[in-house]
Amino acid sequence: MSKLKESDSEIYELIQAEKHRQQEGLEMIPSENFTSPAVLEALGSVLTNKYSEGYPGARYYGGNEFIDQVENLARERAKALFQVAHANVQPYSGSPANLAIYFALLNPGDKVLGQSLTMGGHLTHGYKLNFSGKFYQAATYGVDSKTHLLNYEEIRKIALAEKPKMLICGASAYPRIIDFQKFREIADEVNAYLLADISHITGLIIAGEHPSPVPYADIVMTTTHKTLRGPRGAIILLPKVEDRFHDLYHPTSKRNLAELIDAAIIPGLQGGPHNHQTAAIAVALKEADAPEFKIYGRQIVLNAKALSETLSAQGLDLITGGTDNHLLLIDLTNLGLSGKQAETLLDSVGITVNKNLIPFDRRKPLDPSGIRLGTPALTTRGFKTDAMREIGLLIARVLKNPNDSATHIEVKERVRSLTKTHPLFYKSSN
Ligand code: DSN
Repeated sequence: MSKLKESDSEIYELIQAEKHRQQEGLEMIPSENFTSPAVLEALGSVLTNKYSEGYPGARYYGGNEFIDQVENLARERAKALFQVAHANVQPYSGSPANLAIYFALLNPGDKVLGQSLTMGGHLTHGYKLNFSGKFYQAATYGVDSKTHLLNYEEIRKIALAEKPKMLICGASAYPRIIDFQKFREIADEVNAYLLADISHITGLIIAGEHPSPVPYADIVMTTTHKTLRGPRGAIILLPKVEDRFHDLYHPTSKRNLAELIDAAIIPGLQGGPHNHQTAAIAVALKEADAPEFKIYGRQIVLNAKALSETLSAQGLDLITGGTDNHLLLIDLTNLGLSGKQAETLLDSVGITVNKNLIPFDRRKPLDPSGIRLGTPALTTRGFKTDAMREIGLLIARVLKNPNDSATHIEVKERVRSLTKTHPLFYKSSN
């Protein structure tokens, strides 16, 4: 980064500081990961200079012969990897991708049914202050009050009562397997589109560690920067292009589902695609298609299970009692700590987690009762189950001794040495 250092030392220094923070800490926010140097190179390339509104072969700007090839590669790799009929790789990120899906399939005021934000869902699945709750009628489902698992019979009852035009499954803070087939059955009963937002678990699906929604959903959306380990961005995947509800919901339109989605992205919502981002997504998709990625996905889950066993054995209260995927949700009430306090405490020893609402939380989102942690980023750094068990013990020590600065100093030193033995891909001179 010698040019940046020369021309803007302030930004250069901040990037170095952030890189140092990433290298010297244990990153355990389940939605974060470390891209490969190849992804970063594509992201920092001259492709950022180009306008290319439209799609390959049909652009509103000249000079797109190479950009077209980049986007086609990204689309074809996405289609092959997820085994779908159509892929749109242009969404700037997950929220715009979901907005485009609403825009393609619904009219303002139509009803959607999604997992409540307060019970592990996402803002764009119908939260009242989000576009999805403001421009659409949003009904929500939660988790079972005792088990904290999705209760499909209860979701079915809500769907029958609410009759949504789109049912949304997928979560940001749910540690168990999602049964996409059951969601399909519910959607069919009420003639709703089924949107599966697999942003969190997409890498696990590719690796065969979580069932795929592709046989069941009408539309699948994934961000590209979580377990997929690419740049920030999103992809909309269509298992089939024929719209089985075409006649029902779009009686005057001649367009199939793929055309509706593509038109919703541009001209509906976005302008020029971020071509550097598209190229970096293509690189990440190629990496995810390699055999090592399956090993990576398997290790994410093994690591999460090892972590959850250790934390449970230490007396921490895990929502649903454990995990099937990459993340854990912990209720801190029995430790007398809030999520915010725990996040700050762990941050002080170099372990980054995020405070999170737990199901039926009595506290507020900015200072909830829980924390959420995950293993995708540490697994990228090569951490295996033994190290995860040790990290679990370190986390428990800090949370059980919130005022013991000697313990904190010891843990911080151990965190530092663990990061040294599990280096990031890039060196500090990069
Ligand atoms: N913000 C993401 C997460 O952290 O889960 C969801 O979009």
